[in-house]
Amino acid sequence: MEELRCIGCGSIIQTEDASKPGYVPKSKLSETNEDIVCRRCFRLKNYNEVTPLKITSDDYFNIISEIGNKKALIVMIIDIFDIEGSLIPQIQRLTNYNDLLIIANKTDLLPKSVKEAKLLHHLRKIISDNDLKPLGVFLMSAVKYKNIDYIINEITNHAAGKDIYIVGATNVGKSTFINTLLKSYADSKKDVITVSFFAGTTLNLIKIPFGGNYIIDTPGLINDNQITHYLSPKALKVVTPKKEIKPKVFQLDSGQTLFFGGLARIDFITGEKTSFICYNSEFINIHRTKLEKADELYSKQVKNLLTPPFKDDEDFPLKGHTFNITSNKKQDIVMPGLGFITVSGNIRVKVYTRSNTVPYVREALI
Ligand SMILES: Nc1nc2c(ncn2[C@@H]2O[C@H](COP(=O)(O)OP(=O)(O)OP(=O)(O)O)[C@@H](O)[C@H]2O)c(=O)[nH]1
Ligand SMILES: [Mg+2]
Repeated sequence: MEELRCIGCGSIIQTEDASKPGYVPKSKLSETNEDIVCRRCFRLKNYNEVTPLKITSDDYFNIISEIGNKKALIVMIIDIFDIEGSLIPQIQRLTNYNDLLIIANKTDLLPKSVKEAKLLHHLRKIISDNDLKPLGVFLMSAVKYKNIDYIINEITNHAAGKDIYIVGATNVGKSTFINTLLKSYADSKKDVITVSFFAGTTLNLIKIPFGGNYIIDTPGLINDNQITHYLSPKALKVVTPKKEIKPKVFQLDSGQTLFFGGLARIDFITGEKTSFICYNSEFINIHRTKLEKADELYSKQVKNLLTPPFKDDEDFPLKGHTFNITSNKKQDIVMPGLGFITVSGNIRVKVYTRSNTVPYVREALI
């Protein structure tokens, strides 16, 4: 008998173990039901209720190893809001140097004033710094259908009769993109694949007929540099922006500190009074204090005044990096996965983030 798969997450359907992927109670399993969904997907779709079930990196590599054995087009999706965290530098090696396209998704989150050309320039630089050689780099918003027609055209041309694998880190919008594509081009009326804010929604390959071949959704690679890896679903909801980010501006003197909940911190060490223009999720609580009081405030108030992280979350140890910013052009301090802060002038700052998500400074996007 051919194995049944959950249309929502790709798991092989089973009726034995409710704690494993693909579980469906025996009573619900009717033989005629082709588009069966597992209990986890059913609950996610209908009650927005998360059953935490993740695949390991060994599972991930086993699952995607089939890509290396055939000629295919690889489409890697990254999150424009967390470029470094969501880029997988080893993707070409993992997929045996099949043709690669890279799409940066979620452009709807960036302020409209961001220039596409500047963004693409910045992206291409990061991509080449990571030794990746894609045949094309594109910007998109899968939820807002931005650039979708153009991208689907490019994908179809490059695929030239091969299967198309949509790959990337968790939560970048791979499944959302396929749903959007099917709604635009295959007369699908509703979302077929389960998507959620939770990292690790798709659990196995999902093969969908497309243009005579298959388009294949894949689980996300859990990347140590991705902040989503360290956050509970509740904290993740707060940190993820939902719509175009409206900046919050703070005029700071040296000797002041900004806390971004308890997830990041910027100490303004030396320099003239200047503005810190903060591009973050509107739900992150930004708190200003005196640098000399910052350590004490953090130790007393993390998980209280400074949230997220919340009381039930794991500890979120911060590590500081010092930057001397001396350019006469505006610069962004990037806190991967949390957003960026635009500054100017000759200043010295110390930026604290979760140890694997290392902050850096770039020429301002805006
Ligand atoms: N703002 C914005 N959010 C998006 C976009 N595309 C996807 N998302 C959101 O990103 C989250 C993850 O989307 P998914 O499609 O489940 O991501 P995925 O890459 O399939 O994730 P995994 O299956 O966990 O690897 C959801 O909350 C989506 O609504 C987009 O274009 N803009
Ligand atoms: Mg998915």
